[in-house]
Amino acid sequence: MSDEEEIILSELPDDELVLQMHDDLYDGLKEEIEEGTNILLERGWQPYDILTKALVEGMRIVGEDFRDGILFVPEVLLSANAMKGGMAILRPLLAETGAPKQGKMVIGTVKGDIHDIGKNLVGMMMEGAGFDVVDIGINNPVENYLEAMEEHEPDIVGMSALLTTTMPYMKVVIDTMIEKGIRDDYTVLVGGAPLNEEFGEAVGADAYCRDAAVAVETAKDFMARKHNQRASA
Ligand code: B1M
Repeated sequence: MSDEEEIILSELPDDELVLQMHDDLYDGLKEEIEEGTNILLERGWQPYDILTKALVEGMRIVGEDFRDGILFVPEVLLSANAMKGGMAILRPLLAETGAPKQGKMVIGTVKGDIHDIGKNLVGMMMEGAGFDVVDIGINNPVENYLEAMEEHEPDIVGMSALLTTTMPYMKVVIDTMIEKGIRDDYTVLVGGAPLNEEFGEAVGADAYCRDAAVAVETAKDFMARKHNQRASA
């Protein structure tokens, strides 16, 4: 910064700090995002509020300018990297809620798609809610999901897709599960920005989850139903 005064993040009031973090995320400034995250934590903010109000909202703004051709892939990669810096600080805090064990989830982004921030966030929130989470990463062909189901025996299979070109692959995974006669052994939840409820139904998922919080609530509902079914069997 040359002719402007340097901004001291710790001197900003909360609302201005959050806006500054949106700017810093936009500019891909990882260290600043980490610092801002730590400052808000020190001020008593809940990890979930920092996640949604500072980080996810910042990424929403990045997404708009990416869509409009104002930001390009290299810049958005830096923003994603900065966001991951903040998420790494929040992750253990979200996970240590002491919530009772709920069940197990395998989650991954589908073939052809390398977006992982939303998936990671869902994984973090699920851990915080008491689920064991096995994250199989990005760009997963159906074989990876099948292997993970066999190896980890999850209650829930989660799929993420951020591209209109990759979201149909969810149906490939679900149809393969049907072919193999294992579809009903798992609850299948799907999510990602371009999806909606109708799409979730059309591909044969158990539910579409708008965001990470909805994913947690939906997963808990399905686990409760599963336990009730077992109890009444
Ligand atoms: Co990409 N990208 N991108 N991108 N990118 C989008 C998705 C896009 C909408 C941007 C835009 O044009 N506005 C657009 C897709 C358009 C379309 O398909 N119609 C797009 C494009 C076009 C592309 C490329 C093709 C660009 C190019 O190369 N020309 C390319 C594709 C690469 C590939 O995958 N093959 C590409 C690349 C990239 C980067 C690598 C630069 C980077 C990804 C970095 C990373 O993830 N490590 C990137 C990013 C960051 C974005 C945007 C800006 C932000 C995505 C994000 O992280 N959001 C995105 C714009 C947008 O989404 N508005 C965009 C924050 C995150 C918290 O939200 O992922 O929606 P989200 O997750 C939410 C919910 O959706 C839900 O919960 C999460 C938390 O609340 N959820 C689930 C998600 N997954 C779930 C799974 C569940 C449940 C809920 O399972 C149970």
